[in-house]
Amino acid sequence: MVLGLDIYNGTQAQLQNFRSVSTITFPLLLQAGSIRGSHGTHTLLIADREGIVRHIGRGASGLSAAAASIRELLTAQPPAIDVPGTSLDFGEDIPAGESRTLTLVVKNTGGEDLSVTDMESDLEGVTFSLTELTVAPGDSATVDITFTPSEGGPFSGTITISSDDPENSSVSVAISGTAIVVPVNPRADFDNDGEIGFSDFLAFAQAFSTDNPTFDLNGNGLVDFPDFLEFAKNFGKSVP
Ligand SMILES: [Ca+2]
Ligand SMILES: [Ca+2]
Repeated sequence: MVLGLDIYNGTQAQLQNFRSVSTITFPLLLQAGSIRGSHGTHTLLIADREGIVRHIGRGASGLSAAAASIRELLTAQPPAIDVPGTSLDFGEDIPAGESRTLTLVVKNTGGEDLSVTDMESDLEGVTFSLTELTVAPGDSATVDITFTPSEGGPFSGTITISSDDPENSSVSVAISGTAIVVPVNPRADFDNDGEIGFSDFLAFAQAFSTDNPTFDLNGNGLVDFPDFLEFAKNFGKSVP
């Protein structure tokens, strides 16, 4: 965090004194000020790893303040995970078999990189766009969470996020919602084989633009595009 310290025109004794006060032993330059005499009075500049100056002190009286600043910088601030919003609501109307995606934000409010090492859910049908990621200090990242309910009804579960945050190595987010079953239109099973499938599509295509009432699902007198949309909505389903 500190590349070097320049005690301007200091003496060996001052340097030793600074070392004993600050407990810092790595490169300290004695008489470094003679390299650039125009610097003037003693100046202590302490910059952090981003190059931001955290302390400017002048004169020997500034040594203890400088030491305190250095100690603060040397005290590692661990990563800290913050997941705003402790629950994800997928809504009350996900059609069973279809997917819905929500975004989860993961923040790092600590001072070191946060490593998310795993994301998992106890609810079947939940998938993640990422299960491992690194978030820089002060930064945030997003993870897409997709749920595909296999059947209708309410659902709930938990997402567990594991990270190297020493205080919150495991964070839980509740997920909930309700899946609905979209009723099948049995009329779309044109060949009555119990499945609304490709053979029905071929039959529909043959009848397109005619007035054949079997295929005119919305009853407007013509086998047209709205009928196709209705057919497509039912495609792949079984007729009970
Ligand atoms: Ca069929
Ligand atoms: Ca029609």
